Formats: sequence, structure tokens, C-alpha cells
Amino acid sequence: MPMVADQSSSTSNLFSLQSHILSEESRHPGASGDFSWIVSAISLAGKAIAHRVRRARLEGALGEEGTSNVQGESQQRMDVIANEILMRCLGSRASIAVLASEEDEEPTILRRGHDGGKYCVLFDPLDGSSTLDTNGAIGTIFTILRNDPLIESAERTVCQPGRQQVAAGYILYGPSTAFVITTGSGVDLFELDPFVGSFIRVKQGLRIPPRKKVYSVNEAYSSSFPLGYREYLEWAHHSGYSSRYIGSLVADVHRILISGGVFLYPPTLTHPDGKLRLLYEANPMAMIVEQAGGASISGAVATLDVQPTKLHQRVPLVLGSRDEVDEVSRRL
Ligand code: AHM
Ligand code: MG
Repeated sequence: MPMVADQSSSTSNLFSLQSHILSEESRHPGASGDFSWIVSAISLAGKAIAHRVRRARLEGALGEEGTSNVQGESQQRMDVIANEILMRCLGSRASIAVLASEEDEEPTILRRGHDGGKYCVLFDPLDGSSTLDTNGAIGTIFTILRNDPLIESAERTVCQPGRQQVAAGYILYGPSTAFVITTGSGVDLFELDPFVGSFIRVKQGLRIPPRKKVYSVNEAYSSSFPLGYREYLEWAHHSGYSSRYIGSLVADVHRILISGGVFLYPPTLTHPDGKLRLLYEANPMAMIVEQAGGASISGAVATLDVQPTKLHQRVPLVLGSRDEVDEVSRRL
């Protein structure tokens, strides 16, 4: 059986995601264990989605579902399957009050009032799914928020600035299945060992290199970017930069988390507010990147300080290595 060493420790003990979260939770006196139940549901969903993604072509599950989501974007069959898997895994957890998905117009209220759950979980079930037909890397993005039982409206409950996230993470379905999570004290990386059936910790306290001359943007839209973004690209073209763009946010962010660089999705003609969704795409990624020593901005402010007004709100997004984000931000 292949063994994976925890690179950050002097011993080579195997540490699963489950034991990692339990040990994190044990550092908080009085912790109920509710949080680790939620992470275990997300990890179960991740394993199930990874399995379905791997077999999608064999099972004829690629291509469009023939429906549109609330954003008017056509849904892939695998979007619908991944959404169902997450709903089924999370729906039974007693500590969850509200679930909200990119694929669903309205949040799902599981429990109300003071006896309801402590947490809300928001997710993009299968980000970048349009690249799946060509065997591209895709991912699930999630965030965990505290529930406020005094707020009646589920949409208002989840409209919290990113700074209030309890935890955030993503699962990348690539050549391997990676699980990245932060609970607000650094970023940890796990890889699915398919022989063991567990996510095994491979890196604790990930840090983004502060500089790397690589930008990641859909440059085909650049003629409609606001001036500051165009000036940045013009400057980068003459400053020895290279370009990498997968068109799948989880895959682009994962590369930047490991090797540095900057990701940009500015306002465009077709998406004047930016394309990426604040609550379940930009905020979780911004928390991960900040926790790894990088930065994330949406226009002139830190992404995590944007006050959301609606569930499916979009924002412009620039994130990655601290110095590279600074180079963009001082031109905006
Ligand atoms: P999706 O949630 O519908 O998959 O859209 C989000 C994706 C991101 O993964 C990616 O960064 C972006 O859309 C790519 O957009 P574009 O094709 O316009 O460059
Ligand atoms: Mg998405």
C-alpha cells in the first residue's frame, strides 16, 4: 500500500482529513463536534463526485443537461449530479440550518429558529464543468458560515462578508483528487488515497510564494477590461511575464497556491460586475489565499470585506501572490 508522508512533520505519521479536523476541534474547549461532521459530509461528497467524474464518459454523463441554472448558464449533467450528491451528504447533518448552491435559485432551509443548526454551507458543486468534456481539471468549492437564528430570511442569513467565514475549501478533481481547507489558522492540503479511501494530509501551513511572474486571465476579453487592468497587462507584457489560464477556477487557484502568480477575472462587456460569484467562489478562494499569505481584491477593496447583498452576486476578482496582486491593485 502506498504511504504518504506528512512533509511538515519530522515523523511520517499518516493523518487523515477526519483526524486532522478532530484534532483542530479539540483545541477549542467545549467544541461539540458539529463542525467535523460537516467536513466529513463534504469529504464523503468529494469522494463520490471524484468517482462519478472519473466514470463520466463511460457512463454517458458528459454534456449538457438541457436546463439552465439561475444565472442563465446551461447546466452540465455532471453539475446536476454533483449538486445532488452534496445535497444528499449534507442534508442529513443536524448542525446545518441552510444549504445554498450555485445551481439552485433559492437557499434550502433545513432547520429554523433557535433549535436549528449552527451553520450554513454554501457551495459551487462542480466549478469549471464546461471543461469536463475535454478531460479538464474541475472542482467543488465550499464555505461554512455561522447561522444567525434571529434572521428569518435564508438569503439574508448567508449574505455575510467573507471575513466571517468559519472555514473554506475546495476539492480539485485532477490527475489526483486534492482537498484544500482552511479553518482560519493556515491552509492544509490533503490528497485522496484511492486504495485507503481517505484524504491523507500531505502539507500543513501552505504558503504562496510572494512573487511569480505569471498571470492567469482570459485575455481574449481584454479590450473590454477597465483601463487599470489593461495597463497592468501592457506592463506585464514588457516585464518578462508568462501566462497560464485553464479556465477552471479551482485548477487555476490550485496552481497559484502551489507555485505563485496572479489570477484575474475583471469586469467585461458580457459580465460588467465580473463573472465569479462572491459567496461561494470568490470568498472561499480569498480566505484560502489570504490564509496562505497571499491577497485577494475585488475592485478597490479586499474581497473578504465586500458586503454581499444577494446570494448569486458576482464580483471582479484578482488573487494570488501578495506582490503580484499589489502590481494589479495599484493600477486600479
Ligand atoms: P462555472 O461556475 O459556470 O463553471 O463558471 C466559472 C468558471 C471558472 O471556473 C473560471 O475561472 C471561469 O468560469 C472561466 O470563465 P471564462 O470561460 O469566461 O474565461
Ligand atoms: Mg463556478
